[in-house]
Amino acid sequence: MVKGINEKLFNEAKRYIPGGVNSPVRAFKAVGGTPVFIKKGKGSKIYDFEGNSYIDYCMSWGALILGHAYSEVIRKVKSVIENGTSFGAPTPLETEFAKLICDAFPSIEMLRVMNSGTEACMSAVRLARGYTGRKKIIKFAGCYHGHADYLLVQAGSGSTTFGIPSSLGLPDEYIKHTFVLSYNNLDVVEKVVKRYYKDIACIIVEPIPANMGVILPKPNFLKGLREISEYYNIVLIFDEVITGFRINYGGVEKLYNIKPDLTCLGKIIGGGFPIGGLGGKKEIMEFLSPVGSVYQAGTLSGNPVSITAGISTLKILKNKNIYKLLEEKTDILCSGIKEIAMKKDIHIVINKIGSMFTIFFTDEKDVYDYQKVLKSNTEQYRKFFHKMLKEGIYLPPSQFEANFVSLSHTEKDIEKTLKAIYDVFKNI
Ligand code: KE4
Repeated sequence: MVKGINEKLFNEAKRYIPGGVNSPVRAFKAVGGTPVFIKKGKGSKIYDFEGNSYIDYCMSWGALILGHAYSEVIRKVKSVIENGTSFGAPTPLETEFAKLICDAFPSIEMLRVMNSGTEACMSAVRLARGYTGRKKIIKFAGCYHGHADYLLVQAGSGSTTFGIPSSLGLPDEYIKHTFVLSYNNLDVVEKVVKRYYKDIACIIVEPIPANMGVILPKPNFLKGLREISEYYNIVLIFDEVITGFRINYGGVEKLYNIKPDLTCLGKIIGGGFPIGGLGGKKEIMEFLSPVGSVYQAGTLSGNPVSITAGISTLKILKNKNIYKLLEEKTDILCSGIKEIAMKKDIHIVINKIGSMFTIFFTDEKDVYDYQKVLKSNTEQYRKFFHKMLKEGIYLPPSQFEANFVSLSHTEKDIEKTLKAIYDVFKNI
C-alpha cells in the first residue's frame, strides 16, 4: 500500500486539466477529499495506484451493466479493431446495431447513432423543434439530459418557471424557451401545456430519473405525460440514456407500456465505449438530414469499435435471465441495507428499480420528487461515502446519483458490501 499517490496524481492533473478531471462529477466536490485515480477495472472491481481495490457501484455511471472489461466484449472488440477504428463511411455493423435497438424498443422505428447522451438529447430537442416548428420545451427539475445550453436549466424546487440558469454562459435567449416543472406533478404539466401548447415542441423526461438519485414515477404520471402530449401534438421524449437496457431488455417504455415519440440512449448500448443513440417514429426521424432538414452529424458516429462493443453487449443482455439475476442481487443488497439501518436507527430511504438504486439519508418517509430529494442530509452522505471507501466499496461520489449492480457483482461482493454497511452504520 503506497499512500499519497492519488494526491500526487490529482495535483499533477489539476495543472493541465480544469479541476483535474474530464467530467465534473468525478472530482469528489460533492463528498470532499481526493478522487481515486484508477489503474484498472475488471468485473465488479476497480484498482487504484495505491494498491487498493474497490467493489464498484458507480460502474462508469451506469454504462457497465456487464462489468469492467467484460471478456466477451473485449474479445469481440479485439477481433475488429485491427480492421480499422473509423471510416467516416457506412458499415453494415451499424445496420445490425440499429435493427437490434429497433427490435428491442416497441416505439423505435429508426435510430441515429452519435457519441454521447448529450448529443442524443440535444439532437432530440432540435428534431422535435424542427418537426413541430415550435420553440418551447418542458423538462423537469432534477432531470439531467447532458450539457446542451437549453437543457442545463434548473428551476428552484419544482415551481413552474422559465429556466433559471444552473451554469454560466447561458444567455437568456438560449434558455427563455425552457420550462422547468416538477417531476411527478401532472397538474402543473397540464396547466402549462394548456396555456402554452401552441409554442411547445416537446416534453423531455428521464422516465425514471436517476440524476437526482433514483426517483420512481407516481402511478399514471408517465401515462399522463403521454396523454397530454398526444392530445396537444407535443413530441414526448424519453431520455433513457441510463434506463435503456438497464431495467429490462429495452426500456422503461416496455415496463409501463407507454410509447414515447423519441427516445435518447447512451451508456449501456456502447458496451463501455463512447456512444449516444436517438430513436423514434419514422415520420419524425426522417426529418433528420440527409432525408430531412434537421441537421445532425458526427465524425465518429457509428464507428465499428463502439458498435461492436454495443452489439456484443446487447446480445448478452438479450438472455432474459440476466435481468432476473441482476434484480435478485440488487434486492438482496437493498433489503440487507434497510435491515441494518433499521437496527442501527439510521434514517434512510432507498429508491430502487431493477439493478439501480439510491440510498437517501433523510427523515422523510419516502422520496418521490426533487423537493424531497433536496432535504437529503448531504453531510451524512459525505461521511457515509468516505467510510465505505475505506471499507473498499466505491459508491457514486454524490447523494444525487445512482448505484448500479452489474452482472459481474458476485454474492461475495454483496456480502462484503453488507458487512461494510454494518460496520459503517455502527458509528456513522
Ligand atoms: P453523456 O453526454 O454524459 O454521455 O450523457 C448525458 C446524459 C443524458 N441523459 C441522462 C439521463 C444521463 O444520465 C446523462 C449522463 N449521466 C451522467 C451521470 N448521471 C454522466 C456522468 C458525468 O457527467 O460524468
